[in-house]
Amino acid sequence: MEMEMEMEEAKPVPRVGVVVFVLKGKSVLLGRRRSSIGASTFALPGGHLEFGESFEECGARELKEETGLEMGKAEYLTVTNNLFLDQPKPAHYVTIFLRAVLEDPDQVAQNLEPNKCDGWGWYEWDKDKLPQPLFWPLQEMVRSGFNPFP
Ligand code: 8DG
Ligand code: MG
Repeated sequence: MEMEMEMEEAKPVPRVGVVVFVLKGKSVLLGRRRSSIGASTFALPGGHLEFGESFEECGARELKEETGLEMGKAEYLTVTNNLFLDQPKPAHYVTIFLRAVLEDPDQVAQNLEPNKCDGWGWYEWDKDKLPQPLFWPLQEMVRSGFNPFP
């Protein structure tokens, strides 16, 4: 029995990520990752869906944990299905993308998980103005012409 459980744990499974395009004016909130997947590339705030959460609840929780920001009105944008094979431990994420505004547009982003991120900044959504390098799933969206703004 124990043996079976150990084998079960070793078998990789897809996980669900929820990430948020926080929109302010023409800009989105990006931070340079320190996590193993996508280290030193610019990515959206977000994280893993926890048991029982709605996408909005997860997005708001992750945004708050990572930046201290209070998420305002949010809506579903799109989903991706990506493999991260260039990892010590290969990963597979189904990632839900939301867009949201801030509850208080004047609230300032804090870097609350400095072990996971170098800091947060607002960047205009323009392929020539976005910081480089972008986290590759995000780079792929930019390349495809995706626009998170309504
Ligand atoms: P947690 O343990 O705090 O719940 O999660 P986390 O440590 O903050 O997770 P994460 O890596 O930030 O996000 C989960 C996965 O979502 C990430 O490993 C891959 C996927 N993902 C994308 N695009 C993006 C993105 O732009 N930003 C973030 N943060 N994750 C993304 O496919
Ligand atoms: Mg995260």
